[in-house]
Amino acid sequence: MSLFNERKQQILAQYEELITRPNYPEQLGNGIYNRYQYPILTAAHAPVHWQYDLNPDTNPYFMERLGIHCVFNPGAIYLNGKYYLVARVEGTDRKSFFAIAESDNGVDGFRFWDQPIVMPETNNPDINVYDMRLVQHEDGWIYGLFCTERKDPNAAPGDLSSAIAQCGIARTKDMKQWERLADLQTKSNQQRNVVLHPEFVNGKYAFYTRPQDGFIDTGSGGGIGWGLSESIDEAIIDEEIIIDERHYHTIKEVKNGQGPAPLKTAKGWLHIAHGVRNTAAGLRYVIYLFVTSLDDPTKVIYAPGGHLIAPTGEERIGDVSNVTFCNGAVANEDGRVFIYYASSDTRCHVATSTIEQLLDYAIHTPSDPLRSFACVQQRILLIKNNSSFL
Ligand code: M1P
Repeated sequence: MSLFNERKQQILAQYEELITRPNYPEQLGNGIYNRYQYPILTAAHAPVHWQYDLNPDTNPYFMERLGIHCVFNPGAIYLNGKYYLVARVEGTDRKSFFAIAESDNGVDGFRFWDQPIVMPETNNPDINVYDMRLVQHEDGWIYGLFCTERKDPNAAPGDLSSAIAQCGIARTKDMKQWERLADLQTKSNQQRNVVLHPEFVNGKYAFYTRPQDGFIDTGSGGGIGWGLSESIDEAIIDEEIIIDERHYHTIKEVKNGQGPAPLKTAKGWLHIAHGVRNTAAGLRYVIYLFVTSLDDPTKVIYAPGGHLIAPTGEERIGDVSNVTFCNGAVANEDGRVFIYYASSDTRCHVATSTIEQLLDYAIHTPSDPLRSFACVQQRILLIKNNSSFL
């Protein structure tokens, strides 16, 4: 057998084995959610025909031509009994693009569609696009809001890294044809982690934002913001308020950002977000949860202290280590919740829970008392209350 055929056969077999590998939940978990044995999407899940030239004449060594470096930060949606992820796929050339992977059960068997999403550009072409938040809006469209980056025109000469990040908006009915709308306009220099609320508020489109001064640094900005726009075709937010602030010496001391669109429950809007703190080893990203009022989605009514998910084991290592980040979650008709998160800007995972469990966690977990002394008192109270049950 030729080298070409031998390698092709082996690589295709290895790919099929990976895609069809069952994924089981961890045994005990923490009672709030269950992690799973394997990541659900990785660079190795990218189809072979996206990477290799399959023609033996032009690729006798069956060599990779367009490598995929990592697959992470997926947006998620549950439609007609299927689970769809719009993953951030990054080629070896550092640019990311969006691609849809589909599964019947939401925890394994994720398989990419035949080709990536062809996302139209605006008149000002994006240099990089990433981190889509999917939402089924009550206006009948499925929206994908994502970060669009373009070179900062005011960057110092020689600075080839600084970018202006803003929110791109696209919509679809079938996840195949995407219509690109104008980028969101706000007064902030930089916007990342912008998410569309699934319902109209006062007859307007409502957005979660994350205003900040610099590309990496929040400066005087930060916090999860909120603003309304009359239109989605030319979305403009005139007034942005902060609904979930950063706090000194907490998991969100440096920055935070809304994850997916919030899940509607009987007791409030359930938000999954990320918080960032500083360490000697660099920034550390964890996932946390809070609940806002159904009557007023800008009002936080439950804010359990600490993180919900933090990087552990192999999750701690990757292109940008010590990161867990979530921009996709779905609840199915049984109330099961699938939290899709990525680790260290490298791979995607799932953690499963239920609306009931997450509400129990949100309502009954004490909030962060912000001082060591008060934290000890919180724990002493738990120990005291437990004394008769020991
Ligand atoms: O590298 C960690 C994350 O950094 C950014 O998040 P934030 O805007 O909150 O700093 C994003 O680029 C995200 O994609 C990335 O995972």
